[in-house]
Amino acid sequence: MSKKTLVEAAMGRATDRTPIWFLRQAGRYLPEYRAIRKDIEFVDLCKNPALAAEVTLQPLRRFDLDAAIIFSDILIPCTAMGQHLTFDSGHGPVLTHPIRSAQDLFKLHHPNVEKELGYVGEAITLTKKGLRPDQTMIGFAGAPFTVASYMIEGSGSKTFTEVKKLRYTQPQVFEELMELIAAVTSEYLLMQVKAGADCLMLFDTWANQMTAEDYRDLVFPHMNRVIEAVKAKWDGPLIYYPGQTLEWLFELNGFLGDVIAVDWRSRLPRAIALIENLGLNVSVQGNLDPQAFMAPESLLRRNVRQILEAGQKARGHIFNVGHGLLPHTPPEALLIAIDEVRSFDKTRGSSH
Ligand code: 1CP
Repeated sequence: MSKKTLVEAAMGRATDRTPIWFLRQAGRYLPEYRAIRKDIEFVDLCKNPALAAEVTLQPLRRFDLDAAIIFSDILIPCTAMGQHLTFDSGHGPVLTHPIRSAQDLFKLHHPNVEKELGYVGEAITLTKKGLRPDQTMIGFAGAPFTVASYMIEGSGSKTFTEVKKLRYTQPQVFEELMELIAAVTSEYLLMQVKAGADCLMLFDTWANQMTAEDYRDLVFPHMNRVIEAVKAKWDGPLIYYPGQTLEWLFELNGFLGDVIAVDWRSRLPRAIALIENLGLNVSVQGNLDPQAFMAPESLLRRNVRQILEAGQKARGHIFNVGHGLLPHTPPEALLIAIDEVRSFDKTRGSSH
């Protein structure tokens, strides 16, 4: 069986090319996505396995990519826990019944993930039929804190006031909510593995909103326990994205994942050096500025190459953007970035 390039790089093994994919590679910047989305709401699209698989495969038909990420959202599991989810156009997600008290928490439901979120598994199984054997199927979930922040606020937030209020005034409720989400998340990820995911990713976009101490004591342990529970039953790779990565986020003592996805604001060589100083045996993913696709071709190529050169110093490197692609991304610019990655591989021979 042919090896999966991304899985190999994630595990720190040699590959004959640098794996490349893009966060939010399926989405509004693609006209073929907009054509499907004009007739269906986002949440309904996520819950329809045939359409979700179709949308997941769209970028792979256009671009030479090493991975597909299942089309869904980190907030989909909240719908199985008893909150209703809508996406107001232009306003982002809205969740009903925000969790602000012990009573709110008590009303939440611990779902049977196979039954209540099985459509995500079905979409993964369908998508996989459209992949080459060397391409990787990525399943994902939000990390407990990032999901909790939406469940508590009931929407996106700039100040995270309700999250902080719960954390400071009802720490027990905050802790129990994190425990519940962590338990559901590990079951949800294992369900995706069973359906065919070859690699998993945990998104912790808002981890940077806590103090360094609270991240260490209240956020990181729940996230790491999700990885521990998954790894007890599966030996594939897991990528962790800690959002806008401040230095203290690299204090990942005892981190059990395999890859750190680096935000575009960080300098990749510095992130790699920090990881090494901490003695973490992990690969890195990232970290092109998603806005760099607007640059003239020569500048875009230079930015891509700088990241590739920095990546050489890591145990393994998966090329990606440092946050999701934006709706105004010109699809043709992705072809240039991919071409630069492939030509870099030709000049340097086999990786690592
Ligand atoms: O209108 C539309 O078509 C919906 C836009 C959209 C899409 C395409 C949303 C709304 N989510 C998604 C898909 C999505 N979300 C994926 C699919 C796989 C991919 O191609 O990458 C993934 C992995 C996510 C993860 C996600 N959702 C995160 C973590 C990563 C990140 O971007 O930081 C977060 C924070 C969300 C919440 C969310 N969903 C959608 C929006 C606009 C937001 C952010 C809202 C906010 O700012 O709070």
